[in-house]
Amino acid sequence: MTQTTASQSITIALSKGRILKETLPLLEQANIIPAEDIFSSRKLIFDTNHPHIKLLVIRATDVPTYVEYGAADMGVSGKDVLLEHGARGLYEPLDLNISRCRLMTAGLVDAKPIPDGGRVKVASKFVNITKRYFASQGKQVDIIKLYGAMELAPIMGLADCIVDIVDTGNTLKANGMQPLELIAPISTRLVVGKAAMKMKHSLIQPIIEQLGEAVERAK
Ligand code: PRT
Ligand code: MG
Repeated sequence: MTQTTASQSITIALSKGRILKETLPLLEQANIIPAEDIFSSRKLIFDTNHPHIKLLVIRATDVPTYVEYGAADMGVSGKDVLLEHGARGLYEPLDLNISRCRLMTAGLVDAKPIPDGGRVKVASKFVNITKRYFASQGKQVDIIKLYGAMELAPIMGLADCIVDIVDTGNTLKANGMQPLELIAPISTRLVVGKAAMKMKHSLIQPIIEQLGEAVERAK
């Protein structure tokens, strides 16, 4: 029996949730196929049709951390998550062109103006992105970290505006809000750890190429 050692094997960390549904068809196009149905399993680690490739299925926000520390060699992550994380120690060789959306500021349609000298309160789960964005505008704001349902914050008077992901805009509209400023267009990216890229280049390069071809075919 042949043994697969860590240096000969590749672990790809996938973001669960909405990104996963669009990632699996791309992986399949690149001939990387999970050995069992990911959606009906409670496992976190999956074998594939390649003895040397394993898939991790983890919380989207944890993907850059696994890749940064080399606990996974590659990952699939939203650009929003990468911007918030800082993407230290990561290469971003491929835009997978899936789960497209926009990072935006948004406020109530009938928002009251902020009094002169008053500090704007911004609610978001993207604390670092929010800080950087307003700093780049020369604005000092108070940032309120939330973990979900950002739209509720302005309605309840917790914040003046939010920084969140917008796709169709329906969620904002349903809550009496409107998109204001575009911070960044977002799509899902393939990331590779810098150490892995160096040490496992011969295994990683074909995966990048095949995924790149799958992305082109999907266009
Ligand atoms: O749910 P959990 O906290 O575990 O993680 P998560 O919310 O980060 O995961 P998940 O599965 O929701 O996937 C999030 C990733 O998908 C993001 O990091 C983006 O890269 C990408 N993505 C693409 C989106 C959307 N489109 C999207 N529409 N993520 C979230 N939304 C939400 C948004 O937060 C808002 O509540 O959808 C709502 C807005 O949609 P519209 O169409 O009403 O504008
Ligand atoms: Mg979610």
